[in-house]
Amino acid sequence: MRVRSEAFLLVFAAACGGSSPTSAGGGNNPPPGAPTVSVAMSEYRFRPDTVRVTVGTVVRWSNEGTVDHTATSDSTNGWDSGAVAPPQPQMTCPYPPCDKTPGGSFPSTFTAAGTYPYHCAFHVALGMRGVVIVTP
Ligand SMILES: [Cu+2]
Repeated sequence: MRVRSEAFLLVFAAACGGSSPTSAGGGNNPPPGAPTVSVAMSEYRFRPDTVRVTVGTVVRWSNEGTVDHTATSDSTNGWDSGAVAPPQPQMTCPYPPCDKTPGGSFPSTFTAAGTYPYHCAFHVALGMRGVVIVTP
């Protein structure tokens, strides 16, 4: 059982200056029954790093690693998962920030065709990048 850290989450969210969670190409309220594609986040890559979906598909990023990751659109008005914590509590915090949110996943619904490159805000320097290709 993990310990939730809402207080830290609030501090962290404030420190980030507020990013828009929804936008063109990404939405945060997946409709029930929508086709879903899963992408795993780990150290330090997305698996698969390229997904091809059709309009209306939900892409769900899940942290399967041991430190926080994000799925953040390269576009300034794109989706941003914020920190998604790993599935297990961390014994140490080798690459801060760590464990600011409950472990889990982040869904985004892609409602327009296009190519949507994204990255992990914490590990982009390590080449942690991906792309969602949406076709009609
Ligand atoms: Cu990362």
